[in-house]
Amino acid sequence: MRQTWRWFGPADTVNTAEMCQAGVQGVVSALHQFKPGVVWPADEIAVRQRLIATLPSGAASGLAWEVVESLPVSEVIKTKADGYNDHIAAYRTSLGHLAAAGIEVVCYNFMPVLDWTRTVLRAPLPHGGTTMLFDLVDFAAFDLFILGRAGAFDDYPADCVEVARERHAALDDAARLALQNNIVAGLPGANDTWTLDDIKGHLERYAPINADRLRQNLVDFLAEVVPLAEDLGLRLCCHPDDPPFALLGLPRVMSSLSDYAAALGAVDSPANGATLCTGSLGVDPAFDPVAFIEALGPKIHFAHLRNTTRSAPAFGGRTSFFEAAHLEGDTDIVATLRALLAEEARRRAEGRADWSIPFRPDHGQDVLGDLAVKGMPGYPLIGRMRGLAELRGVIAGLGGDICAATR
Ligand code: DNO
Repeated sequence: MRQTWRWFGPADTVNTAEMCQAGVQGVVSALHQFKPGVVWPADEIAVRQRLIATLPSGAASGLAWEVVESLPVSEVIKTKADGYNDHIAAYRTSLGHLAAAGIEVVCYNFMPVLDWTRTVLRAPLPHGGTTMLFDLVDFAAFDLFILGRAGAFDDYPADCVEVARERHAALDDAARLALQNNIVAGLPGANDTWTLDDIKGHLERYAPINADRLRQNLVDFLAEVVPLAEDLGLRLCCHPDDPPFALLGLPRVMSSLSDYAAALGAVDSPANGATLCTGSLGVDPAFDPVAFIEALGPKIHFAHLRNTTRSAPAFGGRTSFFEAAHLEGDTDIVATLRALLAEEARRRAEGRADWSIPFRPDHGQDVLGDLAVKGMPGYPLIGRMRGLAELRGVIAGLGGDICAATR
């Protein structure tokens, strides 16, 4: 397993020396300065590669940009709106630039409008640290009484509406704005200034798009980019919906093993793969990481290892949850790693060059010195380092190699 770490670029509160000290072998990054639908210029890719390869002292870090997360799929592509061909052309050009730069793994998602969604970004834990959580009542309070989405009342049971009404009434203006900002914080750097009207505008564009249509749009996108990716020697890997259920009446189509089996089967190629995110998929009580790996292992090109604990209330296939420490929570991470190591052994026996699966300790609780930093929610230095250390311990205990030299 390749030990990687997400880095947001020069604005990140963590630097390359800290990554090395945390035990990181390779870097996951993206050019967040470019909006979805725009070409990533080759020279900007090279700039990011140089930054990653260099310590603050100017010496070589020994790190390389190994995974792109994300090359974002624009809303124009997801909805097949005007400008579709231009956005597809830009995506293809960016893939070419990334391949020419020697980067092979490209993560993306196909979630409409919102990426990962939480209602509280720094919820206090009994030990004094903080974590991110999703509370269905808070979310309903936003949907029903702040956004005032048409049709929202049909989405929640009557008792939930009443609790959400009380919750909303107890919030002052600042708390309402904070809840709104937390909910749209999911795309780092991309949409932190969204207004309620922006959200409503996005929702309107999805009015004619149900789950079947979105699924077809995903397959159409894959048909445009996967053959090229295969020619370029790239491995695309779709990130699951987070959380894995519909929100704000928007369809979500990458929430389960069967969703993945359908999307990967529709355009069958080694370049059409999955990002196994245990934290996203694991919110669904039906998720079985070992079954997922046994079914789709050869096409898992990247793994996000983290954990969640489901909490009340839950209804209609949706649940509240909080982000647990990496080895705690509802998902069996030891079993997940055992199955991933078995998949790696299978690939080695087959002679696959890409036998080593990159993973990153996804999200982390804010602990110790993180609490003073207030960096990107979910991406603190020490909380993630704790996660990486624990995952490395499990890998070593299962006989995996945690010391492979940096490329
Ligand atoms: C959250 C991340 C996601 C992920 C995208 C991939 O922390 O895992 O935002 O980067 O969904 O496209």
